[in-house]
Amino acid sequence: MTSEHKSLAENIIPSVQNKQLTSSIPSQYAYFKNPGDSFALPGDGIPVIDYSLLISEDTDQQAKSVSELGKACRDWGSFMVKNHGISEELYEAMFERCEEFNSMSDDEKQLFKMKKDVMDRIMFGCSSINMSSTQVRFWRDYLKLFVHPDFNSPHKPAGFSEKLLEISTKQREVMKNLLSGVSKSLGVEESYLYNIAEMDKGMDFCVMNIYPPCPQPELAVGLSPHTDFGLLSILIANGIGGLQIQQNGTWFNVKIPPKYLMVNLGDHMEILTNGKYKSVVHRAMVNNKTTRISLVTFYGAEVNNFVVPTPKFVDDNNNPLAYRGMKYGDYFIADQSSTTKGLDLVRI
Ligand SMILES: O=C(O)CCC(=O)C(=O)O
Repeated sequence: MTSEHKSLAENIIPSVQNKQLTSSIPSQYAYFKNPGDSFALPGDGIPVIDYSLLISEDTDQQAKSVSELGKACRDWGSFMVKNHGISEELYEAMFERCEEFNSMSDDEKQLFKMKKDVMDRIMFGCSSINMSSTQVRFWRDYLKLFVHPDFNSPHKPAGFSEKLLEISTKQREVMKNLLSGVSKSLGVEESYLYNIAEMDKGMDFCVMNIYPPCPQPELAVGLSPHTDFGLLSILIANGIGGLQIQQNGTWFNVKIPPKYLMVNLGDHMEILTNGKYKSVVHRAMVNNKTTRISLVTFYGAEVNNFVVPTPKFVDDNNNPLAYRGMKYGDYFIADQSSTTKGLDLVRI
């Protein structure tokens, strides 16, 4: 373990669970300086992709859907997916298990805390892994799990692991078909993105975010603005709003309808396409009434895969090489554990 990783493992930030009972937030959680900073417009224009058309045998329908998907990736770096075939009941059952996890005692949850470094297969924690003592803390607890190629999950509460495995397996199929659609929209072979990133052995990283009610939600943040590592992320929430995405510098509130999935493009989509499709900047807000839970799976390349812009998308005159290549596992470790984060690690 490097000394940096060692100090991270020892830097335990307390949970926000009990702080919700006070009338004001501790000063370390005061993120927004001005009340207007958390403002966002309604996200009614966020594109919705009909998954059943994307995988349809009707070539006209499919082509139309691929073109809509390409536009969503270009204009927003983000979209919702309907008619994906994964049952609402399964997600509801999963969120019940997430609530049960959240209700466990601090001591029980600490069993799953990070023991060594960010490659630990299971990590429970509070705020963020890579927090320095001077940084503003996030109003959230989290459970981070590697769910592919090897599946890891806490052994309690009962049923948590089974439901998560079912969701992981089903969402993986959706992710594969979305990558086919995105590849087609880029004018490359449909298996291109999946194969170039060796997604059969890809690293799927699942994060359960728990945002308890916050006495001063206008001051605190659940997660500050960031982009995701990986090719794309699939996000679901327990019906409570809080996600905001940015488009051309303007923030939009995301309201995910019950049967929809939210998909965000990640940094490795931006790198592979040399910036043609950009990863979306997003953040999570908190509220003072209800615990919000989100379950996000980040789909990325095989850990040893060297992710570099595809030559087809590099053009010395109009679109010069914008990112240097980096091994996916190294990018993940740096993004999760250092202060230089995301695309700043590789931007030329
Ligand atoms: O909870 C949310 O809506 C956002 C979660 C997120 O951005 C993340 O886990 O990286």
